[in-house]
Amino acid sequence: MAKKYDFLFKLLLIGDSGVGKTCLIIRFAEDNFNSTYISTIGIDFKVKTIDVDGKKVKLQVWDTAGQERFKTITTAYYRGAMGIILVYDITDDKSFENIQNWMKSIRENASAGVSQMLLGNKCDIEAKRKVTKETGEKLAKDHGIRFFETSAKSSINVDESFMALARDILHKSSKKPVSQSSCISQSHQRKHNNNNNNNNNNNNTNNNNNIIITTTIIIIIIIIIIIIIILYIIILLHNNTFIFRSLSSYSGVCCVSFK
Ligand SMILES: Nc1nc2c(ncn2[C@@H]2O[C@H](COP(=O)(O)OP(=O)(O)OP(=O)(O)O)[C@@H](O)[C@H]2O)c(=O)[nH]1
Ligand SMILES: [Mg+2]
Repeated sequence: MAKKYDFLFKLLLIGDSGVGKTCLIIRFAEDNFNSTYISTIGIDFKVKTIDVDGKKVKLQVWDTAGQERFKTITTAYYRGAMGIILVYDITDDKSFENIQNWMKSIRENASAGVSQMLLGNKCDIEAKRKVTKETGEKLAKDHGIRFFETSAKSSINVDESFMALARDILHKSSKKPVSQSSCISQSHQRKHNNNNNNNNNNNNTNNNNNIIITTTIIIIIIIIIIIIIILYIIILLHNNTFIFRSLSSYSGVCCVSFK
């Protein structure tokens, strides 16, 4: 079966309870909005495949519960995320102040170099605004991450923000020298391993040859010793008389000569 996407990116939304994380995901994945607030229990996810620069990118968007009591569960999902979206509510300055804590949580739990983005949600309620756009922009700039003011309710900047993050991750993964070098280093590693294997094979062959030569020499020596022993025994058994004869004839000669 043909693959329906070129890339799979795992994204994670974090932020205080009630800032609109679930609503942003539902707006993005289903283009829907519900004003009834049902606080997320633990963790949930939705998927949507988008087109990024001609590539089909499947986004698996993980929705975390903002409530403190779920933190142990939710932080376990940071490590697998390729992009993390920090969300605050522009009408709630406490949720903005807490972004620092969420960032700390990322530093402690996420993979190094994870792409991040800051969203100031509920920008449709301008009358209740507590956090200026400039304040949000500055925080994002200080941390070198993207920033958008969004509204899940009025569908402002929702698709755009997800698209921007997906593009960042795509570019990072295709341009990143680490991935290239890791590819190169993988092929190098493979060559290196092959060389090592060849060397090992050569060493093994040499060792085997040495063992064969040594064994052959030992066998030859043993055979020579056996032959010598056998010859010695044969000489002893069959030539006893000859020796005696020789001795006697020698003594005879001696006798003759003495005579
Ligand atoms: N006006 C307005 N209200 C919003 C917007 N987004 C969310 N809300 C409302 O804010 C409330 C909380 O939204 P959720 O998406 O459930 O918040 P959450 O961040 O998922 O909260 P937890 O699951 O508890 O962490 C709901 O009543 C939403 O209707 C928005 O863009 N504009
Ligand atoms: Mg939620």
